[in-house]
Amino acid sequence: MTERILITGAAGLVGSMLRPRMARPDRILRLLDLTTVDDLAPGEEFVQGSVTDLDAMTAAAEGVSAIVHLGGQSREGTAEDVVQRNMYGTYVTLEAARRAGCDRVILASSNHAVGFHVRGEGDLPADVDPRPDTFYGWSKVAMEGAGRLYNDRFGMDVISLRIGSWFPEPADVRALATWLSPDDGARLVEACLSVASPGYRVVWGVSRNTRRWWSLAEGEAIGYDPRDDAETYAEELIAKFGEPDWDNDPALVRVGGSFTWFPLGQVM
Ligand code: 15L
Repeated sequence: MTERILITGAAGLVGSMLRPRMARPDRILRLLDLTTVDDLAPGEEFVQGSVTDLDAMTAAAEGVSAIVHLGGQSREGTAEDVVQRNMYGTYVTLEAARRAGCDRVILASSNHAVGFHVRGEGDLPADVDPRPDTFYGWSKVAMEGAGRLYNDRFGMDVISLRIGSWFPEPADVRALATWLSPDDGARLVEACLSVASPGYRVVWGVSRNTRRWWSLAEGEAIGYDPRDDAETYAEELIAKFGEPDWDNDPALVRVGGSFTWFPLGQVM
């Protein structure tokens, strides 16, 4: 049987990396974004709309088996914008899923929900206390809370992905620890889609980086088996930026890096 999966914010960078990797003969990807996606591949359909429009989102969620919620604001912004686009947008996504009878939602949370934590000796587990580094990080704490609420109230399967740096390649020395490769990102989403009855979970979105700070245990528990390691880029990055000073460089001491001192509420 053909399954339909709704991806919100599908026109963004993460959506663009995921689309070809999630293509399957027996799957339709329903792509929702404010920005038109005009390079639709076979097996893709486009819905123009906002994650803050409950009617549009409920219609988009009809007939889908899962929602991958990437839509909203991906960096620091004004309190009004992050509340509207991320917190309200998450409510709308979960509520649309509930109204449409879709019982699995994957939320794109972020390491910035816990960005003020100091990088410790071992891998930081996913169940550390919320410790946002920005209004953006605060909106991701709220996102995770809303996911938990919809699981507790309605039994919806919700997985919050605490994403590190999900880019085609690691861009700086911090990303030697925080990178999530395009292929591993897709592996993680597939694990979230296929695991039986996950309930509510928080899982780090990180590759199998030699220098990672975050635990892979929660991901492995749902079948995530990352295969990439940012170490492949270490020589090149260290030649460009210098040897990382893990204990003294402020960008490397707290897991949120530069977000921990970026002016609160300033548009990034
Ligand atoms: C995020 O949450 C952002 O969306 C992304 O642009 C990066 O800044 C990433 O975190 C990161 O921490 O590298």
